[in-house]
Amino acid sequence: MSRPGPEFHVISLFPEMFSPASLCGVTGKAVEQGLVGLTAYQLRDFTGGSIHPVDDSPYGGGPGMLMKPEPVFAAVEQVSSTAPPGVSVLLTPQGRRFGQEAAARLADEKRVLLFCGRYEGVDERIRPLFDEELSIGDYVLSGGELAALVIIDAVTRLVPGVLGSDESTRQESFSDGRLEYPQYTRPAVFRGEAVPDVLRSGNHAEIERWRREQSERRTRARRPDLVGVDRSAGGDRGRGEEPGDD
Ligand code: 4GS
Repeated sequence: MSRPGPEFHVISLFPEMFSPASLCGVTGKAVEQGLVGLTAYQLRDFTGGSIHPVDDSPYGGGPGMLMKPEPVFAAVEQVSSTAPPGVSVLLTPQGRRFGQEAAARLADEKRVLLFCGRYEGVDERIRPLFDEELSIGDYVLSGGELAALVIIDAVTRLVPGVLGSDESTRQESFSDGRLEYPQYTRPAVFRGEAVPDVLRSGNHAEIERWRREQSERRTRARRPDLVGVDRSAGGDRGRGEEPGDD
């Protein structure tokens, strides 16, 4: 039987950056248990010799260097040529914003190829090689590796069997597009701050109601962009506060 989660295949100039993901924490355990696969390839191994560079200066001038197309094509084509088929992703600030829905979608793939750029950018002719382009946010990283690690982490924890059932159930509460309610553990009073009485009341219906309210209030205050968006419909109807909200 095949593994429950994807094989991640990462192409990078710094493949050693992916060792910690294979060794530590949730992703490390998932790799160890064979729930996901993680293989990182050195892009330079696809240049056909150490004298062949992976970067060059842009036509028309301008600052910085670009990734040359030849090694990227060689690497992506060779890595993609082995089964199973899947999706190939270029990490770039120009891509669609990576979020929980994309994570869930990638968790259903048999294979996810992630290409990590370095330098100021890539030769434009590299783009058609990929099924999609993803960005983890509106900032410029020095390489795509941290973006790939973010994606590997967010996807892996959605693979069945990776998290305990408690955590998996909680996971669903972010998937519905709301922020988490405030949480507390012992002690009941810390530096004069008491845990809300309702949480110690033992009244589970009340606790449930309080948490839902807190979650709504916190989402409206901190992430108004999430409130009122019907994610299942995929539109932005109803954005903003509803009449009668406090
Ligand atoms: C991102 C990002 C990124 C862009 C890679 C400049 C090196 C760098 N990748 N989400 N060249 N944000 N990539 O900043 O994915």
